[in-house]
Amino acid sequence: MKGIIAKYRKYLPVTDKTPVISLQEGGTPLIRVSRIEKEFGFPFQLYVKYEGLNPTGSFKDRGMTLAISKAVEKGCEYVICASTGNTSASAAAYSARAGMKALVVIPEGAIALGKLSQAMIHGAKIVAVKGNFDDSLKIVLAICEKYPVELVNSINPFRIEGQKTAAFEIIDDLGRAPDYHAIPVGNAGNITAYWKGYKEYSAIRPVMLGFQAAKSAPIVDGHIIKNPQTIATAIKIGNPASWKKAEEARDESAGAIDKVTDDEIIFAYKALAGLEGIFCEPASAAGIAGLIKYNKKGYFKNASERTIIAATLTGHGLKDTDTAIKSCDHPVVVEPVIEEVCKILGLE
Ligand code: AN7
Repeated sequence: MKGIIAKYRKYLPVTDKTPVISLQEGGTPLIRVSRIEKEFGFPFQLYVKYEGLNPTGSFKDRGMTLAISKAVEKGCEYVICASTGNTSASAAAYSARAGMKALVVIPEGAIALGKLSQAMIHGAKIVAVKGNFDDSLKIVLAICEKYPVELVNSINPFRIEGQKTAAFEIIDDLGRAPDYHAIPVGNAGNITAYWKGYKEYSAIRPVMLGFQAAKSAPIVDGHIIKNPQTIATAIKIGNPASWKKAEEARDESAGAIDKVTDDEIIFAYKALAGLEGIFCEPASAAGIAGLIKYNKKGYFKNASERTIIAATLTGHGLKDTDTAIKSCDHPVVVEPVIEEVCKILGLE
């Protein structure tokens, strides 16, 4: 079955009257990353849920198929979101497919260009504000009070309902729930969704480990961050919408929400690409960066080769090619002569 509504219909708030707007999202691979395990001396099995392989290149599509389907069912003409990029890309694509108009408010200059290009090409109406994501969301919420537009940020409960299906798929693939689940945290919708999914689908549940970027870590620091900073623009958020729900997921699962530096994020990002052939966007690597950090400090000392950890890679690396190019050596330019090319390639 294609698409998360078709696949998990009985777990989702849809009826025969709900028009299903789908791009066949979900069904993403769960990949064992043995070379990462070996490189970092992980005592456990690590599987990554590669959400970059969704139709618009991020996990947002799972929630968007349901949010847009329900908006169409309700007869809405307009949906609106604030975004660090991926939500707007997904909202724009699913709105196009539904024949609706997507309105998008983004922080100026803080969106990876792959994401902006998606929102633009799918025909969203986009406004960039001279402020950050939190300013953008505040404006969007105020607009929703005043105008008949449907909010498709993760405050919309249908977003969470759709996104919980990623936990279902992990259990279906492994034959059981993992022992731990590592995940990046921005607005905290996804950690909320996974925890809901695990609870609904399995009596045995993982310990949830959420990771924020060090200078955008309001949940860890215990207060709103006025001017959040991080290279991982997707999670550059100072006042997460699902703050309380994320803390519930952490506490109910006896887990943790912690932070990782930009250097740790880029290190994990490059390790996934270089050791496993898996290209995710920087924010996506926060979960792996967190596992490396926690393993070093002895958090997994009781784990064995039977321990299973799942980590969500939330978005595709091609969303943000600037960061990839900036974090690698650039190609050497030579004359088109075989000797010169071979010299650079090390084929002497
Ligand atoms: C790749 O698109 O908030 O904790 O507006 O794009 O559920 O917010 C994106 C978030 C992680 C964090 N990884 O998830 C947006 C937006 C990627 C993301 C997150 C986002 P949440």
